[in-house]
Amino acid sequence: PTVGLDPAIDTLPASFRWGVATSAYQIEGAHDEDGRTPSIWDTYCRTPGMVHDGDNGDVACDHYHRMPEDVALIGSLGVDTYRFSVAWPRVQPGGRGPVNPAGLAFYDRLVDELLAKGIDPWVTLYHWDLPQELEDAGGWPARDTAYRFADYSMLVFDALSDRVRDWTTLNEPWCSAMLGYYEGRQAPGRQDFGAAIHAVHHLLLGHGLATQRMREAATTPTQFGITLNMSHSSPATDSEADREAARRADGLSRRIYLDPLVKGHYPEDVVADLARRGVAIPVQDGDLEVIRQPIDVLGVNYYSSHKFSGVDEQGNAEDADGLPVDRTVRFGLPVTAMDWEIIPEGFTELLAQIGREYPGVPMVITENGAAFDDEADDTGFVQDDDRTAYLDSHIAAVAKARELGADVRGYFAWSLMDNFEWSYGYEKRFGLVHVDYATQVRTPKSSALWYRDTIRRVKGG
Ligand code: PNW
Repeated sequence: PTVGLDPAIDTLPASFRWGVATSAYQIEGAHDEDGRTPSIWDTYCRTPGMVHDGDNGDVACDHYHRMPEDVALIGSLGVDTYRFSVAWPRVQPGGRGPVNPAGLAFYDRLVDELLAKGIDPWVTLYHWDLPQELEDAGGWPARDTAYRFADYSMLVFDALSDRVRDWTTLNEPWCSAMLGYYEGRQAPGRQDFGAAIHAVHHLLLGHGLATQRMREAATTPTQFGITLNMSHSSPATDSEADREAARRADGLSRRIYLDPLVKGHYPEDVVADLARRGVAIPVQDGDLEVIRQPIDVLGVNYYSSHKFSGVDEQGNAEDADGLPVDRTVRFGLPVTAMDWEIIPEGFTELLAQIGREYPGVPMVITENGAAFDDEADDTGFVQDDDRTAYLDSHIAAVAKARELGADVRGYFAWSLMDNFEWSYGYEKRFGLVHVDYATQVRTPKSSALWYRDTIRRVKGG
């Protein structure tokens, strides 16, 4: 091979966990089968102009009907873990009330199929598909949604915890809150900063309530956690304004989650930054104790890193509203098809930083990967050396962070296969496996074969 040779990878221990990840709405399809009700993503996709080419998840990878074949594919990659998410509107249509046995049965079969192939199931309870009826009742900015999430989590936990050990409550609350309720680039597409900050708190509260109840109910060994998407934030220059901008960005993207989860309070500087924007976090008595549940494993999703400047191109430190300028500045490095800069060093720095600031919290990389402009040949095969190089340098970055003291115990590639990439539709491909959407034929790319061989080598097989 001409790519994929970073020797740091060989310092990973044989016990290191290797996986691939997906999420329900991105792969399942079968949007109206067996009692599933619409989620905010079904609605968002049907809103003109929101998703590239008007794509939606009605069919996606048709995984709902091809699950055994897909589990066999996962097995062929030699991973020990498969991270998937459960669709709330399948299991509890409308977001409240009794369980829907037909919807739950799918996950029951999936777990059995995985275990039969010797693959550990890793469940994410919420990967962005909020039942539309709960959004109509206020969505995540409404406190009640946190309680609804805990009820729903218990339905899934009661059904699967006899066979599933690893539980992640939420995938990337930053995306749910900031992209969904502030920037409007994801469902439900609202643009209200105050609502987004309320969503942050209620997502965290939902995580705490669900974790508390699941841990209490557990009768077998279980591991609970949450997955955050994070990047390493640094100042563009050593100026005071740029260092402040990096501090603010890091506060609102990383510490506003990790501090309450691990330390039991919101960061003071973030609370002050929010006050300056006229927004308060809606904390009620007892909330912070609920949010601070022991974290058995913190899921880290990493794609890129960012440099910040506190002045605009004209040198002004304040915008038209009198608020401080937060501007991202390019490193000038190569980018993926998402236009995200490729910065494995930021991954090492981020993991080492978390290890220093939040000691005693084990981590697993629950997502890392890249979209590239794949070219499939006549047989559907993709020679994706760019993706292999990305995986190689980022897995090596994890190994380097471990040498610096970060307690990282596993790595899951995003994603098992090409799938519905949210507002980018099917145009962006993150898969290790190519999907021909016209025929639903799956073909492992060269990166999948490299990943399989790398896992085999590290495990000493
Ligand atoms: C993650 N950002 O989303 C999600 O967990 C996946 O479902 C998704 O397919 C994957 O990354 C690739 O996009 C993100 O703007 C979306 O920084 C946006 C950002 C980060 C992660």
